Amino acid sequence: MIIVALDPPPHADPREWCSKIVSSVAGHPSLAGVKIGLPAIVSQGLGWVKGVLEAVEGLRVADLKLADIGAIMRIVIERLASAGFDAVIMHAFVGDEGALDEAVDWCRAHGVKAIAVVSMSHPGSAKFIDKHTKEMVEMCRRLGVWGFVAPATRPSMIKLVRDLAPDSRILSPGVGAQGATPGQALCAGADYEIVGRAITRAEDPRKALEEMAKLQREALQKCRVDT
Ligand code: BMP
Repeated sequence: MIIVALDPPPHADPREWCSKIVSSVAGHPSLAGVKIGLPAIVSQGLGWVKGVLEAVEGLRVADLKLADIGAIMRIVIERLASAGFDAVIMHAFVGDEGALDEAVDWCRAHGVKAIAVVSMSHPGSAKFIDKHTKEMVEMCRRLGVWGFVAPATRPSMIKLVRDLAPDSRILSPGVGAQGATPGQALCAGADYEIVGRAITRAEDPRKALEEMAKLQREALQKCRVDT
């Protein structure tokens, strides 16, 4: 399953660009949802997002990678939920007391899926974040987060998260433009692969999504046979 990351490039009109991609991929059976983050929201605010989100079925993920005190995260999450998002990504490294505990409690009380970043797809993640992935997953499970972000570029990190959190969702970015091949993260235990440029910059995004989904299915068949 694929979550499409809607990150408009610098010279595009973000609203037009997002609408075009969404109308291309909407309704595809392998589309599990969309993710909208800072590139679109910083330039356009939140007012326009609802229309885009209403055009897709599945997860509507706000990716601001929140990392603040709980009181501020709650205000932001409330605004994101009002704009139509049903899942919110936040950094686990801020810790629980006075930060994640309040944010995750608010999410649980209001039906918003809290997703915690516990490892990232770029190599620099190894420097600090990855050294604490295990503790962060354990803390987030105690808080009751819905899911985790773990990198498709390093399947060993996905396996670690899957072992520690067998019932949580894992969302894995890094497929395509960052080098991971479709299906690699699913084979390691992820539930969704997040794909941006490999789909959104393709001439025909729906065709690119279809091709990715086919490669995912093939990889899954192969890894299931191998195990
Ligand atoms: P792309 O497939 O174009 O590389 O986009 C990846 C998307 O996933 C981007 O929206 C990025 O912000 C996000 N992402 C990531 O690449 N690595 C992470 O560790 C966490 C992310 O959210």
